Amino acid sequence: SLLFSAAVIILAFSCGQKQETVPMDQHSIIPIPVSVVPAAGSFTLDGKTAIVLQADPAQVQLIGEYLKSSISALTGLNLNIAQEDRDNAIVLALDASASDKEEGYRLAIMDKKVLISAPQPAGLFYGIQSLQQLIPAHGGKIPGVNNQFSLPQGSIEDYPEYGYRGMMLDVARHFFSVEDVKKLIDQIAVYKINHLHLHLSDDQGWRIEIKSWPLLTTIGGANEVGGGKGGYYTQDDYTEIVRYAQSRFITIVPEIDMPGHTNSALNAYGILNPGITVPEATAVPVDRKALGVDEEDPDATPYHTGIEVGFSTLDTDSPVTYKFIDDVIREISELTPGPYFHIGGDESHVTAMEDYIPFIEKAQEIVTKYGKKTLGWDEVAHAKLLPTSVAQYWAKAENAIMAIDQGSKVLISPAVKAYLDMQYDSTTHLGLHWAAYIELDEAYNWDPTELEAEIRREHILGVEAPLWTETITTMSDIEYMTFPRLAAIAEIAWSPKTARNWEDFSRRIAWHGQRWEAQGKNFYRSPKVEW
Ligand code: TNX
Repeated sequence: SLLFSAAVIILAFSCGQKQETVPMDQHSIIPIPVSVVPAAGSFTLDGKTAIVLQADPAQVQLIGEYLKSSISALTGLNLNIAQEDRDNAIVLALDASASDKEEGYRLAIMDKKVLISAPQPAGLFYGIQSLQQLIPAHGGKIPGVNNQFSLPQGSIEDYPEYGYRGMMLDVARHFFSVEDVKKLIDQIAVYKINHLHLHLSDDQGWRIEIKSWPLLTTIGGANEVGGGKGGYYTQDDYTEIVRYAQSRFITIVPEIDMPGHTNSALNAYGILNPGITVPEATAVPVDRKALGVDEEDPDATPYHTGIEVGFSTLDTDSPVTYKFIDDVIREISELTPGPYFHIGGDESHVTAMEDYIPFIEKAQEIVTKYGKKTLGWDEVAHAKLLPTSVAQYWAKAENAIMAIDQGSKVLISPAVKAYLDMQYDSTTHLGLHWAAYIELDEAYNWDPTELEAEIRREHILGVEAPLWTETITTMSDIEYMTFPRLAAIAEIAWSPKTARNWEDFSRRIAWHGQRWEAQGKNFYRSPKVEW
């Protein structure tokens, strides 16, 4: 049969026939759409297909250009963008009746037309993601017959289960360039992820310029796990990331972790140091002169180049601490259009609970003052939370439940299921395994509403998959730990529980593997999938 299909393909090529169309009900779309209704026949995408924008150009021009460049990358076709309707077109239409869900869309593939309609631009963007996954070409090596690409007829109606579908990247343990972050944004947008949480500070590094506290980056940014040179984003860099993410309908969620995980701030400003002890085995003195800082600061701490956690804290009694976090939260909030500021709050093992609680409450007040909502790791539920604050459930269900009991929502990121830095199995050369080994089926086969009886659908803001980077140093490493698992988490966050099924997911993900391979993207070839 292999010989036979090879012969058919060769025959098709030599006779200039169109390739076989895979019917729409055998699609490989991830996350799986809410409803897919196949129809007979196909639509032929070719060099004459136009992209037609049926909406205020100001709102959809960029989306049209995104579609144009995506199709070009997949097929080599260079489509024109037009305003007036015609045959042989992909139409993007803003239409309030297309879906009653904010991020919903409808995708109809007909004989002579593809119509993507949505009430909001975000829906059009998601419709484009689904359309791209119906195009039978991965870019580069596989040309369509006669440069024609055959798409199955049918229609899709789709909208997300959860409004917050996130990934977190730790840029503190190792630093990643603006270019890397943009590349990641492009990769996760394909799976309809709409939040990227950036863990911008930790014991090993401070990664964002704060103009009123300049040494945070000059000194605090010049270190990383293992003691390399680190790095940081200028405020312009950060703004560029925010802008790029917006163009992919992704909201940046900035995190400054406090009161623990703060050694990189204490490296820079001894005045913030309540007298902590950096683990001796991995402590490295700071050479301030070499970094261009003339004044010594005997109260400042040495660098932490290891991965031990829980030894650092801010001084919760000192007024300087609150001046400091006010400045940091203000400067970052001013650069952040999204609604959330993440204050961390995890693993503050050397902060007494009676100090931790008022500290979190003050930080929450400052976040509110600058117009943001507070996000924090689940420990923050020990404090009195505002109803608008969100606790990110990573470790302790009882903390998540405490937050719910206070009227807060929870963001679901259980380390045992959703942590992208957990190894796939005992042979994985990157990552950690303190919470679990997480194979692809383990990352797929769970549901946020089934973790704890007390955590119900109405309490859940969404799902986020964090990637901690103690062992991750390159973009290729990021890709290896993120894919395919993020696709599994994305399906949990987007698709209705009733539509999800491991057997079918493992078939669809294999198709994505081919596309990733064609794009030169690294990923884990899970033995659970027939790639
Ligand atoms: C726990 S998860 C941490 C991080 C580490 C991670 C490693 C969380 C809120 N805190 O500081 O990087 O484990 O998996």
